[in-house]
Amino acid sequence: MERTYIMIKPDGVQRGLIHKVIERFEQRGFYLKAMKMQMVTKEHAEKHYADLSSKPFFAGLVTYMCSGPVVCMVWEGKDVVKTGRKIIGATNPLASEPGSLRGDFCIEVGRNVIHGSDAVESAQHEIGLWFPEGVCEYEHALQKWIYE
Ligand code: IDP
Ligand code: MG
Repeated sequence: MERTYIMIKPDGVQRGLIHKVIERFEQRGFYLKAMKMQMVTKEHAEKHYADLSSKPFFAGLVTYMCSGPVVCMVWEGKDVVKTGRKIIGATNPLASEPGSLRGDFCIEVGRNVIHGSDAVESAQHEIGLWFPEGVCEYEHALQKWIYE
């Protein structure tokens, strides 16, 4: 089963949107495999967004990510990386469809509430980066009611 790394950014936490994010993934049928709240160090934020280090907004992005606690999660399920990106919406919230998290809860690209891995390989990398301790392995009671 595929896994993705989902993170509620500092604005999402401060604005009381943690439950909204969990609700969208949980109600769809995805399984929560790990979750924690933490402050992010500059070094860790820079590692997470290393591929964007040459962008003009990089320094601001790192400051944003370190401005308050984030909620880190691993979600599991069929095609969860791609479907998770759909649940989240486009990078720029003004281009996000209503019904997506960014389309419903934010306006600016630099305050876009949530992160989601963009590919299976980056998800594996990000899960390792944020959960070196591993995730919670357990049996899912609803498996046969969600998957045929
Ligand atoms: P994604 O979060 O939809 O995968 P990325 O292109 O990977 O988008 O960018 C990572 C994050 O960097 C975005 O979620 C957003 O917070 C921030 N970002 C991207 N483009 C801009 C920009 O043009 N100005 C300010 N922040 C940006
Ligand atoms: Mg990205």
